Amino acid sequence: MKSVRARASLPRAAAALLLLLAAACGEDHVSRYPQSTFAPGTEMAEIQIGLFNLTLYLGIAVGLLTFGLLGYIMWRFRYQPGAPEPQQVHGNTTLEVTWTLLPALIVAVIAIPTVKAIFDTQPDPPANALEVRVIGKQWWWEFQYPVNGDRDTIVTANEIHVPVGQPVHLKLYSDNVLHSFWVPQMGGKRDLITNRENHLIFTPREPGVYMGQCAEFCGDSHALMQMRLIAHTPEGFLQWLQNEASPAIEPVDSASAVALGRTLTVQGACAGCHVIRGTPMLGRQGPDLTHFGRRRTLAAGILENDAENLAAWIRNAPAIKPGSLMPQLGGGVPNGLTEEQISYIVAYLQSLQ
Ligand SMILES: [Cu+2]
Repeated sequence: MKSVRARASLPRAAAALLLLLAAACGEDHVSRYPQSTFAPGTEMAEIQIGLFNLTLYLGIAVGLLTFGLLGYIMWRFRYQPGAPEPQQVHGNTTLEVTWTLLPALIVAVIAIPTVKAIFDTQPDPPANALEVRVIGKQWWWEFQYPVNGDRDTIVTANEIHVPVGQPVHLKLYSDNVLHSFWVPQMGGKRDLITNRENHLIFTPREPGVYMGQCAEFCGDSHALMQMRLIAHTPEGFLQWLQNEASPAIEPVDSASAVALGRTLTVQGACAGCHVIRGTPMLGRQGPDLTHFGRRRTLAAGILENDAENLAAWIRNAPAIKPGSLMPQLGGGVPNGLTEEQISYIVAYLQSLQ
């Protein structure tokens, strides 16, 4: 009875596994697993998934062959009472040549496309490439778009905007420890190395928002170091770039919460670490906040950019992101901001569109 039940449950388990695989590869795959490498959005990512599939299929073939042969031999030469002693063999040249050549052949089949992929995914930067400098910070991302040489460089944080159909040339740096740039659907990863310049070149195909994450352990809040890559149509990208290039919007009504927030932000604790272009704020430690209100997220992609989260972040950033260089500014800290002051700063930062 027991063995009948066990036999019946085997096909059921296989069917469940197939269903699971089908669900994992289905239409909503990316919405369920936003950092999936199985939905390539660039040629680079496609080359990489191709290599993965090649090694996977070869591994399955070798596994089936090995365990199949093993099973057959165990069954064919099983112990039988009264059977004669098997023939005793010492060395078999044909067998040894076969099992030396076969793995060498398999390694060659994997090595040739692998070496080709290494060269294909590290081309020289094309002449029409968009150059973006990426700086790994503790623990967030700075993105710089050089304009007019370096005179009018546009600086933003945690959301990298790019056009589709144009190669993107990332120049990667770190001002602290090692990090790794990884937006799985774009391909990657590539390390950001202290005192070195590294490169990553890819061409996004479809407009959309792609999730990314630091992929090199870098300390306390490594897991909280996310980013979003936003791929626009070429026109959409130019609009974004033009808006980013403009200085911060000044409040119109000098008695408004936004204007009170501006005064607190520009003359208060924020000025030491942040830049808001068009104001006297020149701090270079933290993210550039000139168009902060337009960002979807804050704190390196871990929180929705809304009033409640922003207030919580200003109140006590290290409570949300352990080890954060942004200090606790409210929540009863001596000489800290009051809740009213925080609400004004939030209003001002949200107005920076
Ligand atoms: Cu990291």
